[in-house]
Amino acid sequence: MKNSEVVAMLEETADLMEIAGENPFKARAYRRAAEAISALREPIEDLVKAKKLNKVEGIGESIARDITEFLQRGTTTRLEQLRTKYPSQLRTLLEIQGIGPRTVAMLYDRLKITSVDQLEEAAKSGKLTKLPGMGEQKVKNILEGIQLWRQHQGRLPLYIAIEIAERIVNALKELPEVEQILPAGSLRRWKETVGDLDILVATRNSQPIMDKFVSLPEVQKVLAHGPTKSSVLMENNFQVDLRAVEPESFGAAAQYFTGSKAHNIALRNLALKRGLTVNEYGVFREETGEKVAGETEEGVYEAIGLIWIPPELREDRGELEAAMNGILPRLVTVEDICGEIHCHSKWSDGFATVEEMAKAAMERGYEYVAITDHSPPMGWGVKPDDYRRLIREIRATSEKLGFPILAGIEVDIAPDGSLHMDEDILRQLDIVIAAVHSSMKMDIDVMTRRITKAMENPLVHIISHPTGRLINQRPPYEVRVDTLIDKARETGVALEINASPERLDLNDENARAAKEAGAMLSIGTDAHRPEHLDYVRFGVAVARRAWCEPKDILNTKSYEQLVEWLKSRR
Ligand code: DGT
Ligand code: CA
Ligand code: CA
Repeated sequence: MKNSEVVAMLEETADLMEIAGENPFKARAYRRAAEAISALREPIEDLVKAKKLNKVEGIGESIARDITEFLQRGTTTRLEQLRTKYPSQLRTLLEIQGIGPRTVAMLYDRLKITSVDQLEEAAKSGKLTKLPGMGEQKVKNILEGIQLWRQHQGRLPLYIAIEIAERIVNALKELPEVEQILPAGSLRRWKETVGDLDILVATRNSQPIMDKFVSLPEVQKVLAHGPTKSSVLMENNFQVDLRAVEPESFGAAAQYFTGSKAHNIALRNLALKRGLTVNEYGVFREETGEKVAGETEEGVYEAIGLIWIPPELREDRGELEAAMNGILPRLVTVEDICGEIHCHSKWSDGFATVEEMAKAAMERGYEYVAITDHSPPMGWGVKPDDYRRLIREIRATSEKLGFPILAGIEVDIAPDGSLHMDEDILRQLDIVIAAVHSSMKMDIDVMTRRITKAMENPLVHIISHPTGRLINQRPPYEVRVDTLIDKARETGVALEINASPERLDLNDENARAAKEAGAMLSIGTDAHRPEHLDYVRFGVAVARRAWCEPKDILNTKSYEQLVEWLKSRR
């Protein structure tokens, strides 16, 4: 039994409990347990055997009993009971923006709606407006939510696609026939969502590789199984294509299948002007058919008169012109990041102590970490008196470890643009991040003013997740990003690229606009656990897709430079 199956059981239990209207704290406990188990590095069965399950933070007695039962029977009594009241397929409805568990229950109780299609039908035929609390506006929102949901169907968030890709690559690269292996396509470009996975291998004997690929344990269905190309469906109908090429063509194939399509078309047109044709086998002289490149990707670009272009830039957004003139940016890398600048501890909704988070930063070779816990009004926000104690703990821990820990906060921006924390505390803090966490449905100008007002406050250093979107889950709130960027440049406040993989906010295009306007950006993981510090690679990927160089990113600064920058805001 895999940990992921236990996580799925806990999440299903939590969803169905909420739909059934059970105690919300119980449902939340199941979600916390699911999170705790996804973060485990060892098989849960080992913990159960060693009777250590109750030692895992976030797993209480009754959930531990469910897990033990699940490991023995493959299901739980609790889940079976819940399923008799509400079918599990109702959970899909929860994925639609604007539909909560109570609405799902009502739709099922009153209209027996169990699918998105049935919901859409009921919304369009006017049946929904007859239900209590369902005005015309609410129904319109539901229809919009359905449209958004349809657009995302089948595209996986990058971090999930990367895990799948890494597992496949690790399994296949053990075969001696594999000379090179590369996950290409949108994944290699670090696009925020991935439609399907395109993996390439260089080999002189592809059959054993293809055979192993189609029989990997995660494969649900084999769509094609040939010597040069195989395709399979994994969980959630996620498609993975594997292509085998001769080593002499590997560079050309890598270039072609990395894309993007728009980049490839522009590249091919440029090549044609120079009397060359490009395809997945190589670069050829049009007149003679002579092959001039193909073994390496560098060679392909060079043959067309360009320097090699990092995959993150290959979107036909000016990278070909820049490469032609030899002026590609020196993109920021994970190694350039000197410290974590946005993370949480147990004082608010994190799962680790200040000391544990600081040690995680030290282990990663960072020069510093900033602890930035939540303020009220969120239920888990740290109240002013406790914040004073938190600051003392941060100072003491920093001293004890001999490691710079910045005392910070992620303070909530109230609807009127004021900050939800006593000013004397904000003044004591080294770093103040401000963000919108509630009242997100506002007129666009009111929301824009709410945030720019916070930026005008000299105590504020950074605006975190400036648009509030959650990938595939929640669209950005309505806000004028251009105005935020102008204000950032004017005030010197940094805009965050939140590296939490469900957020990636700012996104690549907004971050590029900010960079071009000369605004400062920061990369914060918003870590709630030590291992979340590794999300930095996703934030760096967004920054790279935004053409950012180290100087554009606040936390590429050394500790001394950062402190100076933070003080200069005050
Ligand atoms: P995705 O899967 O929707 O997230 O995005 P990609 O970029 O991975 O696109 P995909 O899987 O359809 O194709 C993989 C790569 O193959 C794509 O990035 C570029 C190349 N490609 C696909 N179709 C064409 C085409 O019509 N012309 C050219 N030049 N290249 C193409
Ligand atoms: Ca793809
Ligand atoms: Ca594909």
